[in-house]
Amino acid sequence: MNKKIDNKSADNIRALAVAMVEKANSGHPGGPMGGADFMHILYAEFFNYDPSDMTWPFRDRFFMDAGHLSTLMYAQYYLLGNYEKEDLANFRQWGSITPGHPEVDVKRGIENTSGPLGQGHTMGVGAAIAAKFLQARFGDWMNHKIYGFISDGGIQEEISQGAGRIAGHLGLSNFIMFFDSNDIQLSTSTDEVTSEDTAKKYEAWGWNVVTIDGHNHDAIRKALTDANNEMEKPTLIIGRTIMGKGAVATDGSKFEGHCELHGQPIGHTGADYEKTLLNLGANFENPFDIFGDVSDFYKNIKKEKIAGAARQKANIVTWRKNNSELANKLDFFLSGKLPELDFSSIVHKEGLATRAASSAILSYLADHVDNMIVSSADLSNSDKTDGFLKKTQALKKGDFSGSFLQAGVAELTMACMANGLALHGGIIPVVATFFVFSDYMKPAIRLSAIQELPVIYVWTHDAFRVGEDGPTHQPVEQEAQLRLLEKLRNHSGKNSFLALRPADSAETSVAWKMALENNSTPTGLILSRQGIKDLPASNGSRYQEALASDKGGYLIKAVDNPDVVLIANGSEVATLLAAAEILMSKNNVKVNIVSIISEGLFRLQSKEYQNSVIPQDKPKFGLTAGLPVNLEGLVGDKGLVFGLGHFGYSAPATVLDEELGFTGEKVSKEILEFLKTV
Ligand SMILES: Cc1ncc(C[n+]2csc(CCOP(=O)(O)OP(=O)(O)O)c2C)c(N)n1
Repeated sequence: MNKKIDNKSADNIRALAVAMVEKANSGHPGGPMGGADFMHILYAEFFNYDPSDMTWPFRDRFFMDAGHLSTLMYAQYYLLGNYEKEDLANFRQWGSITPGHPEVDVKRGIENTSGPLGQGHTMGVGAAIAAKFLQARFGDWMNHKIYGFISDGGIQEEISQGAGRIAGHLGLSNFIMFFDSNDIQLSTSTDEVTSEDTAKKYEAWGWNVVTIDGHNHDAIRKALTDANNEMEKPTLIIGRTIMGKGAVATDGSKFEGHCELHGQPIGHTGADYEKTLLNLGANFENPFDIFGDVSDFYKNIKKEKIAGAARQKANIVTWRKNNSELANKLDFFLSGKLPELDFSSIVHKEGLATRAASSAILSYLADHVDNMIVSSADLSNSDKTDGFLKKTQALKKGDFSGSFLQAGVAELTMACMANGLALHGGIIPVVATFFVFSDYMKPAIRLSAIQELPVIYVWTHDAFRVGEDGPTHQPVEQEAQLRLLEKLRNHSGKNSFLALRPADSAETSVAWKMALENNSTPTGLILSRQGIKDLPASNGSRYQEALASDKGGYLIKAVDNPDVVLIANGSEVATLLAAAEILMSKNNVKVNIVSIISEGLFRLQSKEYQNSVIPQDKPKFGLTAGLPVNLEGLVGDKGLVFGLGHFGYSAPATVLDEELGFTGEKVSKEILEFLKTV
């Protein structure tokens, strides 16, 4: 322990953060200046990883909640050699690897994308669950820690209630979170918006809580040592820190603890940029330099980390020798691969709701996929994830041998934890609730999409046929929202989301297959509450025909030279079939019927294929229980979509079908009217 070098290192981090923001002329200097002491002690003395093997699966993880403090991470990992000087000088610039808010980049130590406050630490809770799940299966040698870093904003975000409750309830002793408590937020001081006792709040959730001076290195050490020894509870280290610690004004007097230091270059505040750098011991001419002795100190730390990891790796090699079967299983989990699965072997009863078909599939998966964690926000018997739950048990404090996560009524927390499970690796996360409550999950869905995480969302009760539950429970615009994400490309150039609304049991099996095989983006399965008549198979096996769903859409029924092409997805495909029977028998109208399980995926197919399914030169009619915009792009300018342009109403589902016009007979009339106009 060398107080001098510790202080210098923390000051170096502060100076780098200040310089990055000043150069970019944008960013947040005050928070990193306050959090630098904790970061330095954590990384110098506690954080275990292998700098020569950044993706080592058994490394400790650091989950940043306060994404606006990205400079704190870049500065810290710059000292450790993961960034170059130019990277820091290019903070927030086009093409740089140091974006304004951190974006997942494991090879440089960035475990998660953060920016929307509250989600970062909740992903950390998910990662801690993943680590406990794996530890329960492979042994206590796997004892890496998940560290979180949260600020006042994250503490105030509602999602922290879910994350705090679940981490305490499950006894996530491997989760250690530092709260940078500086009493300052973006536009006010915290006392203007809260008078809660945060320590008591976390204690009530079952956390171990300690409050320290966040600039006192010995206090940080002791808190981290105790947290690492804690076996029962997650730990919250409330570090009382000073916003802008080390900032000085032109006359050299302290300029700390001011709101204005939160989110702008300090030269734009009452502080003086040059004087502040000097005060921190930095070279004003070369503000991105690492101080000489700090550089030596960190080079040594890096060596020690590599040596520590090598020792741990040697122990793991011994474990592998003695447990070869388990070791193979662990490798398989971590590979992200799927076991051999035969979805065609899953036999569905006739006319099932797609949520019920999903239940049977989940039951099959429970028997065949050992590293799935399925979660429901207190709806497992309605969203039918109970098909999985019946084969396993819920995760419990001290017992992570099960594979089901009872999230409680907390959809956003659940989805965000699923992102953390995926980020940790080794786990296939599935989360379920009613489709209408996907609204509660949207911010996490967006982060799944940005981070390209293969989270599987199961949304049941997909339309107004929730009936008696009334308009609050009837999704209308939700599918359109998801389809927008299908149109939005991720940084790998792919559709950022795959939304699948299967038309019957066979398509549900195929949709699950597609979801599990899609490991580059999140997937949503949108499933019906009500039974659906199975679609007919023209050549024997309906499952085999439904496999064409992997093109996003295909012909369910085809005739030569049709008068009209009917387009839908989900349960409306069966309604179109009912309408088509009437049209053919009573009106001698010839139709083709198309099931478009995902427009986003369909649009990726060749123009020839798209045209073979939906020909340009034929009249096109779409049917959707959601907003007409769901199908407008598919029917084209001259086509017509019959959909719902308003909220639902409270009534039994069959009454709503009649009143809103979603019966075969009513739809056949709409089609006839449409054909009169073409
Ligand atoms: C969900 C969300 N809402 C709003 C913001 C904008 N914002 C960024 S930082 C911040 C508050 C910052 O206060 P604090 O968390 O205490 O950070 P500090 O001031 O200590 O840097 C806000 C409102 C955000 N990033 N995420």
